[in-house]
Amino acid sequence: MSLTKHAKLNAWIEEIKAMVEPKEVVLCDGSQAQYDKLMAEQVECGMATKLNQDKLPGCYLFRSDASDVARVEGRTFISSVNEEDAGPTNNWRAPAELKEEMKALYKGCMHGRTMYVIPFSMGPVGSDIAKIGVEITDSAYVVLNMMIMTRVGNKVLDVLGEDGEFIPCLHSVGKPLENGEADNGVWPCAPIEKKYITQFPEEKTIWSYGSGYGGNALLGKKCFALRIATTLARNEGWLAEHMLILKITSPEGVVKHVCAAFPSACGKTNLAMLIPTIPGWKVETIGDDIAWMKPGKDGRLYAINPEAGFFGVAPGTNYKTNANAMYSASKNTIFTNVALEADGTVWWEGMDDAPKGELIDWKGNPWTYPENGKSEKGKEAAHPNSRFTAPAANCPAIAPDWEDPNGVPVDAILFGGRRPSTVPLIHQSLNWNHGVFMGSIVGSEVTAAVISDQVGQIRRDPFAMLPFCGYHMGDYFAHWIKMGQANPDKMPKIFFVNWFRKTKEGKWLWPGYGDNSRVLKWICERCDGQGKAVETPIGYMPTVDAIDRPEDVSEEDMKELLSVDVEGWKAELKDVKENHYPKFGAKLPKELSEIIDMIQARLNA
Ligand code: SAT
Ligand code: MN
Repeated sequence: MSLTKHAKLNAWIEEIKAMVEPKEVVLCDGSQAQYDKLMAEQVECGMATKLNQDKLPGCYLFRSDASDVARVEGRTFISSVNEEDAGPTNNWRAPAELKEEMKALYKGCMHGRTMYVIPFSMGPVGSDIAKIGVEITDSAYVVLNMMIMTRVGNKVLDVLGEDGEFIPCLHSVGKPLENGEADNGVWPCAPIEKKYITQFPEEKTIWSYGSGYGGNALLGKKCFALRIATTLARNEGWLAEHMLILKITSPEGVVKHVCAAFPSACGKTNLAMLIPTIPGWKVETIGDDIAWMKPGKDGRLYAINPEAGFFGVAPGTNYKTNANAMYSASKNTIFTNVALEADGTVWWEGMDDAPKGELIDWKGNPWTYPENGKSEKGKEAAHPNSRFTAPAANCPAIAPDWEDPNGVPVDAILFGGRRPSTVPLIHQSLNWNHGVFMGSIVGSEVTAAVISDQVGQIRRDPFAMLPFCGYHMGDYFAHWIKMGQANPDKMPKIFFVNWFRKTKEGKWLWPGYGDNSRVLKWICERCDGQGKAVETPIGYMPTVDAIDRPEDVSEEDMKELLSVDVEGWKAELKDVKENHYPKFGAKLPKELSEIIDMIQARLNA
């Protein structure tokens, strides 16, 4: 009997089944009963640990193979027909050849395993902005996570009907179980050289093999909602972006919506869930990672969060840095690669308190808290990329209209990165193209913790999309420029923020976290044509008294935060012009070179 009413979907399921040869096929209906049954099976077979249900109701812990802990950018491919279409920032392989290579691996790869079929919607089910995918996977962990991160099951099949469009997403952990073998308590995976995270943009298909981790395996997230969606968005005239979405309300009740893109480790989730320190202001969360923005009938951009949950980094999250994230992960949450306390709760580096006693670390071994309270690098209790998968609805700050199928009108777009020098706390673009320029030069300073030979250098991550753009980044810049042309007056205002300015002595100049609301307030004022500002060579900047100063920031520090470092900017533009932009060759839009020339002239004037 056919699994669904959709002939093309049924045919695809049959085709994959014949290739991967699973022990059985299960369709995910999206019910709580099915979720509970699947989770119970995972506990039963030792793949999941049921946590303390009094303290963490509905929460479970999974552990990965020690090698399968992050996205694998070196094994991620944009397999477009023409190499040039993947551009200089993506790995490219010819589709026909790569398919043969991957098919050989997929052949019989689900022996001894269940093949799950997950119909999912990115975005509120039935929304005009939403899109449907179907993921086939042999990982129960993936099914359970997809049930939190996306909308799953029969309601999606109903919208799909008999001939609706869907993105086929194929995933396998790449470890068949032969002759009654079993997994050993950590999710299995294939060795690195056999991992593939492949996007076929022309076919609008995703093939992932050999990893069970987050962005490699939950194919709705980076593979679909960013890499494939960027190509759809380009063709259809909208934007698929690596951005949080927040709603901010002034004491007078004026509402604004802000989207923001920062490279990883710059506090996107924290900003999305910020608790303002200025009285009377309210920030509510709509999304923390991805925004799909489409022009509405009125010419404004409307944004939805295509996801339904948070896949947040655990270490460093605590009640001081992000209380809303802590509350979000306090029930019905899946923890991955965090440490386990003796009382069945979880712990990670940077939690509010020291652990209560001996722990089990993320590898399943006993672990003792070091006397100086600092875990040695590489010997942490929780993996530095350990995660919580929490339903967005758990978040105390979730906006009541976060699932509005029409999306929310976007007033402002923020770009930013970790920049100890040069870049001021905030500046506003002079126009749309200047804002696109700001997005194109986004970067973060490489710290000693990352790659030692690049310390102090800026690693550029345009639009925080470097590993997530499904086509040539030069064409992507051009698409952004084009998006501003139809209704220039209706487009969001664009700002560049930097919470990470330091003094020459290395002291933070800005407290960040909840105090970032003070900067958001000025952004809101600017969106209404107010807010005291001066026009500088690099854009509009607040006057020193335009931003409510936190108690612990001196007026001197504020002046420093809001000054234009003329020599620093000259060097910045030189670096962009000589090292960054040439990578995009002839595809670099001339508008961006014109912006550089304009700002250089203003700096020299
Ligand atoms: O693995 S994810 O892509 O989901 C998270 C991340 O690395 O940003
Ligand atoms: Mn992300």
